[in-house]
Amino acid sequence: MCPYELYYWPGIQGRGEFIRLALEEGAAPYVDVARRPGGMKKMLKMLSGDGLALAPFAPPFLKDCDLVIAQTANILSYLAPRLRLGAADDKRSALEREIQLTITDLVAETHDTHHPIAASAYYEDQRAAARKRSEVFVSERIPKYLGWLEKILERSGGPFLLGRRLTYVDLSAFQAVAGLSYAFPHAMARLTRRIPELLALRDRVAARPRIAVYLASNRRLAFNEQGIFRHYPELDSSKRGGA
Ligand SMILES: N[C@@H](CCC(=O)N[C@@H](CS)C(=O)NCC(=O)O)C(=O)O
Repeated sequence: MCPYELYYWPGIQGRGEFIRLALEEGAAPYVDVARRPGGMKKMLKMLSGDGLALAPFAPPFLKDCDLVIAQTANILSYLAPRLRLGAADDKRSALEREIQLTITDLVAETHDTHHPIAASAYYEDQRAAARKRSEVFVSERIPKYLGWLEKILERSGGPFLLGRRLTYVDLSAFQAVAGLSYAFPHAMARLTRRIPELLALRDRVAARPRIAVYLASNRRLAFNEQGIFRHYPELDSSKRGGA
């Protein structure tokens, strides 16, 4: 048996963090390759398609022995039965994927608040557009996404998104709330009263023994202004979208 190999940009949580949380909660042996000496070179080689029939389009990607797969939601869906972090049947797995793919959309929209014009350009060169984009994100999109998760929790009977057992989507919801709270603290403070169940889920996930150990370890990188969830105070200033 080989340990899982996670390939993701070193120095940021980014999309890789959704996979790390699942690997940590599932107590899976894994190597965070690009954070190891020589790992970046290895990652870039794989991205170039060297020896692979299907080269990943972008990190994160996961290597499980001879299989290399990309796309965060796809990786999580692959890991779910292996790490006991998924539903027991097909129909419920489809619901998990629906939630995870919606979180994928939220992550992409979060990225676009600071890079609305081009991912390849500096934030400083797209500040005006970033402000406009963030205003709508803060007033309309965060409440819509998090309100949707809140409703799922209200109806699931709890304590988790799909009922009594934790699945990988709960870990991802935790990460989304943690990231948005770092990036948009004012907007999130205004939402507090509208998402009590989701905030309780965040706390429940953070308190899980393996997650708590992980969050306190140096494997958990701090949020920063190179990742997806960036704190730029000027993007968090909308007065709308309150509770
Ligand atoms: N839909 C993909 C998006 C992957 C993605 O955009 N990865 C970023 C880092 S978080 C990247 O390196 N992108 C390079 C590119 O798109 O050229 C996923 O959810 O995994």
